[in-house]
Amino acid sequence: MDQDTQHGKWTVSSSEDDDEAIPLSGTTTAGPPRPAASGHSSPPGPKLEPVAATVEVKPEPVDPPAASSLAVGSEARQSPLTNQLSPVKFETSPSLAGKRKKEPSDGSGWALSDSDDDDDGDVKRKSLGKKAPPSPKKKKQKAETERPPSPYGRLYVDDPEDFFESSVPCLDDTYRFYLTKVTGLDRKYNSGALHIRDILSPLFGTLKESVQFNYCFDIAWMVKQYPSEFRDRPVLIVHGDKREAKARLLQQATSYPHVRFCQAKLDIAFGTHHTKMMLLWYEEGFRVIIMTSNLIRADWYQKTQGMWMSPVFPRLPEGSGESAGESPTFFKRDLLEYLASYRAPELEEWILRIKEHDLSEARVYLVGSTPGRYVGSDMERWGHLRLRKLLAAHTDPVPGEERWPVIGQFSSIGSMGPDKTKWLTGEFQRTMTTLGNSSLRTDPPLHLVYPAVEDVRTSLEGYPAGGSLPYSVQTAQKQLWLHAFFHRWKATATGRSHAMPHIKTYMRASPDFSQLAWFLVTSANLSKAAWGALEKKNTQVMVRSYELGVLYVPSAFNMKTFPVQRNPFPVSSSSSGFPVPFDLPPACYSPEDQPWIWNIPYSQAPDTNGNIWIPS
Ligand code: GNV
Repeated sequence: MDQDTQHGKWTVSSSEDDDEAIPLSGTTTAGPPRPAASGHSSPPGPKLEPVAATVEVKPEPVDPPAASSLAVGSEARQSPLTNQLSPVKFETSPSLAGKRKKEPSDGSGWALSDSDDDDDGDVKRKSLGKKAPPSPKKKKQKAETERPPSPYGRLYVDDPEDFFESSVPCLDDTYRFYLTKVTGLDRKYNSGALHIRDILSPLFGTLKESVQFNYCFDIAWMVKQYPSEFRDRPVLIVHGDKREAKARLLQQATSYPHVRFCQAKLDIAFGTHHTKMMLLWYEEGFRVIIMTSNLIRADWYQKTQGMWMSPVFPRLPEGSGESAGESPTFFKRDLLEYLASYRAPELEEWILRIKEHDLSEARVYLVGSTPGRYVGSDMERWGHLRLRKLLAAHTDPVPGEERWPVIGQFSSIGSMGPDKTKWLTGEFQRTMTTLGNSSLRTDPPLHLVYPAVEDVRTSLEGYPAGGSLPYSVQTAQKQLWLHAFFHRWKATATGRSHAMPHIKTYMRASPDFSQLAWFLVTSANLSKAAWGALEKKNTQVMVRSYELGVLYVPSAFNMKTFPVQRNPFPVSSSSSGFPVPFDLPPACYSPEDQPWIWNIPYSQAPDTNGNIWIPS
């Protein structure tokens, strides 16, 4: 790959114009983790023609801003030029790397699993505002002798003891929509948020067994998130890894015999298992969590992530009928249908178990994707046509609502074709603008929220946050038309402007952004692979990936619309306002803003930690 920043042009050579072929090697500086063979950054569709292509890219600012303009302090930040001038290779996303990298680490030790330097109190270099008191003894020696000191000061900082809940936390149980805690934020902003250790704590139920559906796993780290009293209870991992990636995943669990695996079938090219769900079976009942975080430390550290957490569903009385325990939103039927779609023997006992529980308290609709080519009435089972069907059946337009803007917010972007009509407006927007069975079709504004380079640069993680925003230059250059829809990531109300989003949300808001017609939190990014694409003159829909989310509609909450919550703090146990996780209205990119693209260098301005980004 050739760059010429001064001239504002990027050239992608023919040898690497395929999204699959992000160059590997390289001996200097940082880079995104190499995508796995099954990585979803590899969009589906035709391969690029073997011709050189160019894309206009604005030159980066020449003068690095003063360190004081950066959001978060760090030791490294005080000498950004040092790191700029002598960049050193490091691993951007350690555990995603564990998944993707086919090559062994370079021997520096920085590509080790997160679980090697986690919360038992290892090295602490980063000086966040709220630095944890150093925990004595333990593995400090080990970490410091086995590895060279990090030149980046980006090792994880331990959270203070009171980061985790010691009694049942005050949570808003109206919507049961929560964000994950962010290390380094003012305490206020983490109230009402949940760390994975909170979710798995005995305060939430006496765990008997669990299932973890996800894309990326650090098994040793995951095991440590379970409280010691539940740590050896059976865990089933549902994943999509094949071949070498699968072997590495299974290898991670050799010393954890209670951890078993279920490989989701992925028969369509470029499909991935993105679904992120926990099934928690307790003495007291059963709980479902549908979320956006991978089971790796980086995903629960300084990112904005979201979840729907069900209440504890009690066990049904012995001998209850087939249809017992259904919710007004048919959540039970739809969850069972989603699980059945895996056709996996390992999930059978969980299907039986769920049937024995009362899920009637669920007030959300399940919106899943499962790979396949669907025709006839099956077209509406998954992806955006499933959402379209739900919006037609369960929303009722209030006057003028057909002009309400649609907002989509995501952390990755697939290939959507040479112009907006090919999928985005022709197909996806049609779903997003569905309201009841009204035939009034309008084209309201479509606001797409995705971090700009500047958002990533000034984030808590700095450029390494971009390792979880895998929009590739090869995809971006084919759809410059898309960037006209882009809006910045801002989240002042939740304190998360500098916690880059890995959450994905979609909603319909009133023109003054004070009300919502509906809200969706999901694993699904803006891609045809996730949401499905029509084929064969619209008689078939093809879905490549597994995805899962929940849809909130006002009618299930006896409301006409959801008011948007204005001041989320202090958290109360019930509020009627919906806690939208970022600022409304979304702010348009300025002419200087560029969307974050993960596989091009950013060397003109240092990030929060004084580093630059040079993909290898
Ligand atoms: C970086 C992710 C997920 C997910 C899936 C990726 C990729 C990739 C790169 C982050 C990620 N894929 O959460 O499901 O290359 O596919 O977070």
